[in-house]
Parts: sequence; structure tokens; C-alpha cells
Amino acid sequence: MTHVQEYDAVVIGAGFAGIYMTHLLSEGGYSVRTYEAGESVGGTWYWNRYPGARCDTPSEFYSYTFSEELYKGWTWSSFYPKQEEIMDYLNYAVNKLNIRENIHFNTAMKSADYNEENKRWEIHFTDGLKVQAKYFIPAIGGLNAIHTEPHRPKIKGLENFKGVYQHTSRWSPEEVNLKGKRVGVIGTGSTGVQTIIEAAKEAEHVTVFQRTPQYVLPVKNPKLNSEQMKEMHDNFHSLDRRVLAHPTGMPSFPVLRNYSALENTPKERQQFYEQLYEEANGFQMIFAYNDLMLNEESNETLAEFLRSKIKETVKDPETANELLPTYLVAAKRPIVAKGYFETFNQNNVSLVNLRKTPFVDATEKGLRTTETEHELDIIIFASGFDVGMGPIRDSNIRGRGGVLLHKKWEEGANIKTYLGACHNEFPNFLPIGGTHYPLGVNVIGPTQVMGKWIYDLINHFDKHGIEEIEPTLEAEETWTNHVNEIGEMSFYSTVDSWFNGGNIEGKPRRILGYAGDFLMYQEQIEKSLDYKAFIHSPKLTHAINEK
Ligand code: NA7
Repeated sequence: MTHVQEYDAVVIGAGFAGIYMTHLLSEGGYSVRTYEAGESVGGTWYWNRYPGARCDTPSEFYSYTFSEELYKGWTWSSFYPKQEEIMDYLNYAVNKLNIRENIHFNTAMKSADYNEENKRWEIHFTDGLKVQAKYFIPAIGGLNAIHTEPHRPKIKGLENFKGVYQHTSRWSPEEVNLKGKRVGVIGTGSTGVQTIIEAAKEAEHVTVFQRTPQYVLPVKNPKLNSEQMKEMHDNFHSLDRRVLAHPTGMPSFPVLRNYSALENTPKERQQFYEQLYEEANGFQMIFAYNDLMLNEESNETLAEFLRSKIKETVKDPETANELLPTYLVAAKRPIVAKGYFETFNQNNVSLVNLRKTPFVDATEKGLRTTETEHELDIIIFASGFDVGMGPIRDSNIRGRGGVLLHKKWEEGANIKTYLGACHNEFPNFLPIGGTHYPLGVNVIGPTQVMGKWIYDLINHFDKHGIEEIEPTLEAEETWTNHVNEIGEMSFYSTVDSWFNGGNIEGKPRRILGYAGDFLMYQEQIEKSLDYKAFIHSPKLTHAINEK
């Protein structure tokens, strides 16, 4: 009989969340093994290495804050770090935390089954490896396309195309050189916008295939000098407090006018928006007034201003018109970038409005729309992800009675979790950073809050000899209803996007994350600390009473 290696915990993925969980568990004395499909740590940042890939959260807060030594041992070069620098940072973190040996690379998960008899998870990998663990902790995130094909529009005859095509989340720089090429970019989300700006610098021609126009907030990316880094390090003692107290976990962006946008006259607002457009950085404009994300009329004042800037920037009025978004600002994931609209003034960039002239098919030479054939050497799919459901479907996770999680979730029509981290019928399955995680919040904040929460939960149950961590159906219902109610009330439900599944044809439209802010999220976490949401056994009741 082949020996199956057993661990206390198996973590899947070595991005920010996976590294943090690996650290907590190994430091806590648990045997932990982490499996990563890529050849390096990095997670999302490992896979998304397309040209121009950069973070839109300030580096000061795109860092682990749980360890002073770790925080102070690293120097960021700029306000918004590039993909390569984040990779370097995560490699630094893994070395410093001394957990590299816990991570097994080039190993992609295929499926996981809960064995009710021995109360262990059996995890299978694509290379045939099989391991067992008491706690199964996927840290694969929601924006994930590792196991199967990433999301791409279905274009008839793509196999006939003689050029190269790549999805941005599967980028291999060795295969794609944009210089002097005719490049087509499909998608204008954060990824598409970053890619288009870079491609426009070196390609012979860039054809942008746009389904929905986007607001793009202006950004500056100052280099960080040693004095600024020193200040960041010196402020470490107040860092957590500042992050936890900010609605998005990014204290660089305070609410500038703590009243409604409607309380200013149109002239005052215009002046203020103009000033911010010149001086403010990234997400800051969304926090110009305190109700831009709460009141549609207020939001419309900013939307109209940003549309006026597109018209002012893009010289060809017809192109400018096609680039005008009509939905609420930040109802889709906000995009920050420098020089996006300006690219459309270059002779080598053209725009195709897919709503007016959709794809017909791919040909040997390129992509045909109802208007014309666009000849291309390279097609870049910046078309996003099947967020939430994709990674879960690909992972084939079976709980009690062999029930598959994605079937239980009715392929997205009936998603249920408890705090996004626990599932009824799936004992000791404790995913971090996926479905029902906060949407509009710097991901590092909830990752650390939830990572610690999961660790404490394991520790608590373990200490009391309780074998299975499983929330009650009622707890799952209550949390899910809360997520859905807030989601329905939020701007996120007003336009199709990956936030609500509307980015993918045929996908059930359900809010996939927590639409409340970081403070509301922490309140929910705080409320859960009595562990009353878990299935009660006499042992557990005793443990809770002891608390
Ligand atoms: P996004 O934000 O989901 O953007 C994907 C883009 O691809 C977006 O413009 C989509 O148009 C477009 N898309 C998707 N499907 C199609 C089809 N079928 N036809 C044409 N165009 C399509 O993904 P990103 O990778 O840019 O960003 C993901 C996250 O990474 C981002 O939120 C940040 O957190 C970082 P749509 O707007 O849906 O009409």
C-alpha cells in the first residue's frame, strides 16, 4: 500500500493569503504543507505578469503588517509597486518567515474529498500526488484561472488564427513580444487598461476591443525615497490602527470633505474636482465627499466630471463618445491609470465598440466583427475571470456525502458561506480570500484579519479536542442573507461586473463578495468570536461556555 503523507493542514496557493496562513500555522506548531501550481510564490502576481502589471493599492498598505521586523526589513521603490517588485517582496517574506521549505511548487490541485470516517481531507494533485490533512485551506483567491482555461469570450474559429493569442493571467513574456506588432486587446478592465497603455508604446498598431467603457481615475506614482521609507517604517506602530479604521483599509485616501457633494454649488464642486484631477492620486477622487458611494445623485456629479475629462482628452469626438461610461463611478471595480485616454490620440491606437459591432469570428489573419476584419499578429485576452465559481468548480471539492461544493452552490445560483471562510457540510474546510470576501477593500486587510481568525478558530477547537469545525445551516443562511442584502443595496448591483457575475454570459447574477466596508466587515468578525455559529456538540458547548 502506498503511504499517504498526512499533515495537520494543507494550504493551496502561495500568494499573500497562502503565505500568511503557512506562517501562522507553522509558527503555531502545526505541520503544514503548502502547494502552489506556479514555480514561485506570488499567487495572482505570479500569474498576471502581462506588460504594465502594477498594483493600485499604495505599497505602504500593500504589505503585511503583522510583523514589525518584516515590515521594516523591506524597502519599496515606488508608491504603487510593479508586479515584479511584489514578487520580490513575497519572496523576501517567505525567506524571512522561514517557510520556503513548507511550500511545494509546480503542483496544481485537482480535487479534495472529505472522508467522514477518519475526518480527514484527501487532496489530489494533477501530477498524481495525494495527501491527507485535518484542515484544508485553499488560499486561491477569486481572481484565479490556474486550473483550467481563464475566462475568454467565445469567438468562433479562434483555432484558425495564425498569430499568437494569450490571456493576461497566463502571460509568457518569452512567447510574446509586442514591439512592431499588430496587437488586439479584448477587455478594458484594470488589466486591459494597463496592457493597452504599454502596448501603445511599442506596437505597430493596437486595436482595443471594448464592451463597456470605463472611468479611469488619474494616478501619480512617485518614487519613494529613503526619507519617505523611513517615515513609513517609523509609523509602523500606528499602521494597523490606521488600516483597520479606514473603510477601504487604505488610509492614504481620507474623505476630504466630510459632507455631501450636493452641499457644494456646481461651481465649487467643479473647482474641487479639477484640483483633485490634477493633484490627487488613484482612488482618492472617490473619497472627495462622504457620500459619493452612497448617493446616486452625488455620484453622478463625479461621473459627469470624469466624462467631461474624457471628452476634453480624446481629440476625435466620435472615439471620445464611444469611451463614455454611463453607470455610477466605482460600481464596477475602479480603475486607476495614467495616460489611458491619451493613447486614443495616437495614430497607432484604434477603438472598436463591441456593443455596436460584435465579433463574428476569428480568421487566419485576425478578428472579424460585423463591420470589418481586423488583421492582427497578437490577440490579448484581458477578459477577466469567472470570479468565485471558476476556482471552486475547478477544485472539485467534495464534502459530507460526496457533495460537490459547486453543485451545492447550484453553479453560482445559490452560493452560501459563513463569513466566506466556513461551510456547512464541509467540516474543516477553511478557504481564505475567495467568495464573500470584502469587495471594495485593500485585500491585505481582510487577509490578515481572516487569516488570524481562521488560525484562532483552529487553535480553539483543537485545544478543546473538537474534531470538526462546521458552521450551522442557520449561521450560513444568516451570513449569506446579510451579504446578499448589502450587495443588493450597494452600487455594485447596478451594473454588470465580476462583483456580481454579470461579466460572464449565462452566469447567475449574485453578489460574489461582501459589499459592506472594512469596518462593517470587522464588526461581523467581532460578533462571531463566541463561536456560537458552529455545530454544537456537548464538547463544543462546554468549550464555548469556558470562553
Ligand atoms: P475585469 O475587470 O473583469 O475586466 C475584464 C474586461 O474584459 C472587461 O472590460 C470586460 O467587459 C471584458 N470582457 C469580458 N468578457 C467579454 C466578452 N465576452 N466580450 C468582450 N469583452 C469582454 O478583469 P481584469 O483582469 O481587468 O481585472 C480583474 C481584477 O484584477 C480587477 O478588478 C483588479 O482587482 C485587479 P465588461 O466591462 O464586462 O463589459
